[in-house]
Amino acid sequence: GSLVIATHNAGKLKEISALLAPYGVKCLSAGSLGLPEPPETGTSFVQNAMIKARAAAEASGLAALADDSGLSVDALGGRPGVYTADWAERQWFEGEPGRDWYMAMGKVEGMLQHLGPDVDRSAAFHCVLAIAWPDGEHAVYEGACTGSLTWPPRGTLGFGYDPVFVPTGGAQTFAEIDPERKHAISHRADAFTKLVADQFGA
Ligand code: ITT
Repeated sequence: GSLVIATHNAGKLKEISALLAPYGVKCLSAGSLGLPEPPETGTSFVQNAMIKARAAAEASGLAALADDSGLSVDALGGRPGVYTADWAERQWFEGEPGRDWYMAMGKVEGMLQHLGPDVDRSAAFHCVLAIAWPDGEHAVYEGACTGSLTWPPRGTLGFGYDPVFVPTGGAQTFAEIDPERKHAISHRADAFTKLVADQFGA
């Protein structure tokens, strides 16, 4: 059937569409349907994913899949976590369209400088996928990927914080490896494996 992808983040939409491609699901994006973006008032990835999935299912009358994700830095006690998008977007180059990538990188550089050269740069990406159906049913799947932060950024693939994140066991950043490789090991892939097993029996 059809599934609304309840995200306004183009990088996420691309990855989710690729991850769903083998299952013959028709993906409709929240943007193309003109669905509103609900305020993400939750304090956990699960709460925010549910808010987005439920809002899209109610507005569209279709099943909707939302992704709430973010980066948790060990030396920052797990922050920015659910506030990762805010942290990236808040006011370094306010109002300059298309600059969120640079904003995110600026924040990471500032944070790494603040932590100093000797600090543990361990971090983890988290992803929660929530599916909501118009009848009120829902399902939630959690994924994670550990790694470490690096500076300066390297690579041009992926989106968001990919150029500064090196997954555990690798030497390259998420922005330097093939999308297929990221889709095998990422936080989003981890959550997707669980979703697919549960929803498609694969
Ligand atoms: P939607 O809520 O519309 O889906 P968003 O960008 O606001 O889009 P989130 O609230 O979930 O999404 O924030 C996620 C943040 O984490 C955002 O800054 C992303 O760039 C970043 N992020 C998530 N997954 C990532 C990945 O695979 N690679 C790099 N950055 C990622």
